[in-house]
Amino acid sequence: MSREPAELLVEARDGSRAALARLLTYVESGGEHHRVTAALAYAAPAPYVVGLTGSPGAGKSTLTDRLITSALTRGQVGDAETFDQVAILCVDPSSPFTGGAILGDRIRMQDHATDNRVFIRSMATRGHLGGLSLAVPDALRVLGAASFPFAFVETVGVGQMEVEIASAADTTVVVTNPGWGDSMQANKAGLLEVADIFVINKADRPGVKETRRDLEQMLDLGRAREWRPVIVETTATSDEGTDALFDAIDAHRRFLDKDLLASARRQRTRAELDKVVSAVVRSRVAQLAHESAYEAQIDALVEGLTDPYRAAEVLLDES
Ligand SMILES: Nc1nc2c(ncn2[C@@H]2O[C@H](COP(=O)(O)OP(=O)(O)OP(=O)(O)O)[C@@H](O)[C@H]2O)c(=O)[nH]1
Ligand SMILES: [Mg+2]
Repeated sequence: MSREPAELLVEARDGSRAALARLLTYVESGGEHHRVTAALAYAAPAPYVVGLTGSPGAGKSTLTDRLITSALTRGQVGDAETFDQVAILCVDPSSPFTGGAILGDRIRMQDHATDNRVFIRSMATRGHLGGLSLAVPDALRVLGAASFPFAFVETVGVGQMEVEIASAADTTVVVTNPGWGDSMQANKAGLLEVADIFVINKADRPGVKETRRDLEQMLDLGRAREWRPVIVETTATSDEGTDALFDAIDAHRRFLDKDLLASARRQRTRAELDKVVSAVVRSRVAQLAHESAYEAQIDALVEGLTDPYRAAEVLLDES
């Protein structure tokens, strides 16, 4: 039996992970429950979102694991605000609903697997309208509504969809490794434009200096921004540099004072609405195409009795 989103949200707020997981499943699956869940979630404040992206195997999950600890123990330096719970969404646009990567992520974050302050969830879509680029922002809202003040989103890969998802965060972290190829790829994929922080992870390997130099050079050539992306070197496996990474995230969070954060979020909200409106229009068109009036217009076209523009007008007027 499917449960009502409103009821589940109350339980999720009270700490029920099962209720929260069910709500996120609604978001993934689309349909009426998704709609109701989104309506409830958007009435609540959004969490602060840190997005991590980068090539497969760059060390995103290992880093996230470390950052969870920092967020729980250190929180916001200075104001001494710690986060009482943290959520992590792992998104792999290229993998099917239950891919191996999902299990891998769970295993790599096993330090926190039994910590009830930590909620780890993999996300995929079952092919509903708009896909992951719509499901992820909704899922983040659900986390906010379930009173998570802070969330990480890990996206695998550096394609357009991955960049889109990762950049829909308040702070975007791009994870690279030593070796000039990675920084070049980051540039090509448009990551330079969206990164607030670059991490050169696996700094225990050779080529760190060169990668840093490449990144600095590309930043010099790029569009001047008020916030110049910070480059942090880390060795996630031995927890080196991860404190500095958390400091950089925190510094960016402070840089985005209320006004900047609000305007960046407004811009993203516009992009989100654009996507939803297009998705709704597309689905209306698909619906229309199934109706007999559509066939009638095709008949008329074939017989030379109308033209496509008039046919479209007639169809849209009648719908
Ligand atoms: N030498 C070295 N290995 C690392 C470091 N960080 C991560 N690794 C290893 O790199 C491999 C991939 O790490 P993950 O954290 O799973 O990387 P990921 O980016 O989350 O991978 P996907 O989610 O599959 O894209 C693992 O075997 C890690 O142990 C590091 O700083 N140095
Ligand atoms: Mg991973």
